Amino acid sequence: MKVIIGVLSALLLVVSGCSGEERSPLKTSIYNADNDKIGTATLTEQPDGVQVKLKVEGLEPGMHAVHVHEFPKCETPDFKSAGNHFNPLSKEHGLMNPKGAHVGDMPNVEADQSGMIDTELMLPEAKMKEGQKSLLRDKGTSIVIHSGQDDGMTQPAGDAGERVACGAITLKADEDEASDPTEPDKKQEGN
Ligand SMILES: [Cu+2]
Repeated sequence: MKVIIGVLSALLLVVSGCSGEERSPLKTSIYNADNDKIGTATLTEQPDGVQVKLKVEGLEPGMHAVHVHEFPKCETPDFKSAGNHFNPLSKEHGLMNPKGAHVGDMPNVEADQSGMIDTELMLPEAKMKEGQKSLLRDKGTSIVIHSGQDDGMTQPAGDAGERVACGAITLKADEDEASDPTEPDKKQEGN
């Protein structure tokens, strides 16, 4: 039985890997500055944009900015490697800015008293499929959570404080999710 399941899931990987359309939904892992996994973001393309389901724990209670940043690189401890906000339309920053906003701008999220976030956001202008506004354009992008909140106006990034968590948005993000440490996967050793 295990063999059959293995063959079936291998086939499924091949099929989804080749079609180019299996980009949504895409689940990415989010890491803190110690490189510990603290949550996930699930990205789903919908008619009115890309829905972001965010489930994260271990944050400071209170309001936090969250944005899509331009590079799929989450290097600890400061996540500067993620670059600036994802801004393919070259607008100014800020959901409250008449000259905004970046495609990667999102409303602030609130961590509860236990430091948990479980919420849904929308990126109304983003796509998952190919194109200028695709979160998977080039090699991808990233989702970054900040220590403070975004004021919706200050350039270039809303005065949101340090970057405290980061998840790379790439076509390989789902594979990361599958590599559970309790189930060693020989394929991972080649990386
Ligand atoms: Cu940011």
